[in-house]
Amino acid sequence: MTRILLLGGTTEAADLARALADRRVAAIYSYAGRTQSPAPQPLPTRIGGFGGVEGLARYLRDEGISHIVDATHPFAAGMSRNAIAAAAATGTPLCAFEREAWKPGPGDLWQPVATAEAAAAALPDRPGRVFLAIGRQTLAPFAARPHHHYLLRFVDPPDGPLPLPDAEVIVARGPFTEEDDRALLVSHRIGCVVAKNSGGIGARAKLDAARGESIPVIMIERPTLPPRRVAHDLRTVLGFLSHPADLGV
Ligand code: 3Y8
Ligand code: NAP
Repeated sequence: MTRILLLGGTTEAADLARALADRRVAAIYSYAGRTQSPAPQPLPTRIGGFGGVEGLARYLRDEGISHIVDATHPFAAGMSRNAIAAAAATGTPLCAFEREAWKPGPGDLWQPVATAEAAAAALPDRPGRVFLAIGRQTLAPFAARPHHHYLLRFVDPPDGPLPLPDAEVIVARGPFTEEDDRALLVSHRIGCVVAKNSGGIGARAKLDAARGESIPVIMIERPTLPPRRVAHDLRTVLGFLSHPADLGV
């Protein structure tokens, strides 16, 4: 009996949810509950954590989940690690649906760094104007560099004081366009962009805009994850769901 747990929160997850709903496959879409009004999905949807690996393993058993598709964001490393562990503990086939990392092209002025802390350390010493387009959860390391003006982009308004003395917040939900992001960089006189190597299309606009304006990008590379099956396109994920053995599960 097929019943899929789709760990969501990305464009790819939304695409898969649509494909499963169109095929009337029994599946549950899962959000963490990070945002005030997550986009509705065409599947039954649950919102909130599972309670660590044990909570997720219990959920898999109680709900009779036959497959897990981890279509969370490449930086949702905690969820992905827990999913790998709970899948192993319960013998549930798991496949990640993950977009490829971005690679710099001609004209890109990218400096790769390993963490948000390294990104903060890589900012220039002289005061500048920085577009910190990495969301709300990893701002703390930049408090060590208070002399910059920061432009921040959040999905929801900040729910308290920011750890940065000179910051301006834009509340907007992607996907974004190159034209709008280029206008943003120019109007805010941005001299440097900090980004996560999220891949995909929804967060890519600022990179194309930065190239167009010859603005350097400090690129935070993805956390490494334990080995798991990974698909980079919808067809491969659907193949895993109909014939898990095809992926050696
Ligand atoms: C809660 C679900 C869809 C998915 C849309 C994608 C594209 C638009 C671009 C910038 C970068 C950032 C951020 C971003 C993008 C998509 C995708 C993507 C980046 C929503 C969503 C949830 C979240 C969580 C949120 C994080 C934050 C990160 C903003 C919904 C809209 C910066 C990642 O306030 C918070 O606590 C927000 C936290 C995790 C990163 C962070 O650390 O702050 N995403 N984003 C999901 C849940 O509850 O499970 O509200 O509808 C989803 C999307 N955000 O269905 O079309 O696929 O990546 N999301 C990054 O890539 O750097 C914005 O501003 O240029
Ligand atoms: P995270 O740090 O990897 O996960 C922390 C905890 O949040 C998990 O252990 C789990 O709690 C809960 N959680 C995370 N994703 C969940 C999901 N889809 N369903 C149920 N619980 C979930 O997660 P994150 O980086 O904050 O990302 C949270 C959500 O935002 C994910 O859906 C992700 O796809 C989406 N998102 C994140 C980013 C990003 O930059 N990180 C970007 C775009 C979208 P328990 O341990 O209690 O189970």
